[in-house]
Amino acid sequence: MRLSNFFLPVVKDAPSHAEIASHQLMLRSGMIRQSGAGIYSWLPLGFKVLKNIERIVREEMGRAGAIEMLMPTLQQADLWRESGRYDDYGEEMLRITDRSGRDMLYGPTNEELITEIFRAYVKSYKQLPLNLYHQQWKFRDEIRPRFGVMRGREFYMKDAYSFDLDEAGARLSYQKMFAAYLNTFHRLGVTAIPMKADPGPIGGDLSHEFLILSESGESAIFCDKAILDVPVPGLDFDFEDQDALAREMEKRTQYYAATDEKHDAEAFARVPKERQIAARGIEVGHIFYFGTKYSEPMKATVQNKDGQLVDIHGGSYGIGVSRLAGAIIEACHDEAGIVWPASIAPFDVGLISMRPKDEATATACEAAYKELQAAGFDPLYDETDERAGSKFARMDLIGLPWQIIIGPKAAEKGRVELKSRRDGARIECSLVEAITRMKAA
Ligand code: P5A
Repeated sequence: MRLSNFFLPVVKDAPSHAEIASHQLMLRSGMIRQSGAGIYSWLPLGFKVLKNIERIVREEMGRAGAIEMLMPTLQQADLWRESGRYDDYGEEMLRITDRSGRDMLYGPTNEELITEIFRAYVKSYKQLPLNLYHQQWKFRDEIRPRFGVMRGREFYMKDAYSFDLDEAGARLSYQKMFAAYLNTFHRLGVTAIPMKADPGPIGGDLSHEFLILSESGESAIFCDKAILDVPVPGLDFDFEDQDALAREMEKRTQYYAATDEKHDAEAFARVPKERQIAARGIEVGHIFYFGTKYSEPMKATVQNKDGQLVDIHGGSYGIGVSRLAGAIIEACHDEAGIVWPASIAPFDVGLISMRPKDEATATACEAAYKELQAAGFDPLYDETDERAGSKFARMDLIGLPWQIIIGPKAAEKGRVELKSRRDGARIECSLVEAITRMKAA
């Protein structure tokens, strides 16, 4: 993409209401624009990041055996009356009436809707287990939307729903999601710690939140540092291996880790002092096992082996996809701006022409632009006629993992300057060598 053909409305100063780094940086780098309290448009740069996060989430859900679909944002109130949550959900639910006077709502979550779909089609244990998910906008009329996309009112969530014949099967489904989440967050370039959590309005008795350690996090957390050293399952993990699934959970649950709602000061005191972490965290995922909480009132039953009708055991598994864009920036930035993990960066590399009006420079840059694309990279090519200082500052701000800088001197020698955004290291080399280094990283 040529910068002059792109829409990158970078602004100098973030508005004063943006309190935390990620919110400021998302506004300054032209990733998002607020359209109402807790409601945002995703501008081209932000949208690319959102789609990259969504893609990784999709790949890891697929690896764990979940099947993608899409449910609408608007739902019928009657379904929520069946589960009893229409009245329970309170003011966070955005209630809408259509022209025929029918009560509707903008979905804050989809347990009811997926249960209705399930019960319409699935009648036998032979069709189980089943895990269906989608990535879709949600609306929660939060009292205090803040920190930009971190606590929005409209936000993008991956929500998966598992259906099993009995509790043992449902716990296995839970463990699969647990392992998949570890791989997902790892691929997104962050460490998210699973912690015992309060199920809240979703319900159930088994629940873990996944939190990224961050000063700006809204949750107080307590954990044993040793949990950070447990390696993730890895992309070759066998999701059909039941022992391995149980082990992945045990490896972590053997260490103390809880949010303040579930904090047990006595148990935490038994963690060796030097390993105690009392900090703050951002919740980027939350998983629940809730048994028959929805299947019983909504009559989602299947026939078991003996021909009896039984209520299915369910779980639901959320990832805050739009929140992650902000949370990852909280974990990955410096004074100059964002430092994207390569896996979700909006472009792979920024190509900076130092003197577009100089013929040798322009020719070298055009050739480099084509070669980068041919090598499989998605470059952002800054061929604008601005001051070098502002070009560098903008490229640092938007945080692409690499920069390739070409000026008249380098162009003459057939060389480029390769800069790594993460550590700022710069080397002069040939374009071929720059490509080799970027591929090896
Ligand atoms: C699990 C999937 C649920 O809603 N039902 C379907 C369950 N869980 S949850 O914890 O309430 O939400 C899942 C994740 O969504 C993100 N999230 C938000 N992101 C931005 N703004 C919000 N207001 C918001 N509320 C929740 C979180 O990452 C949460 O873990």
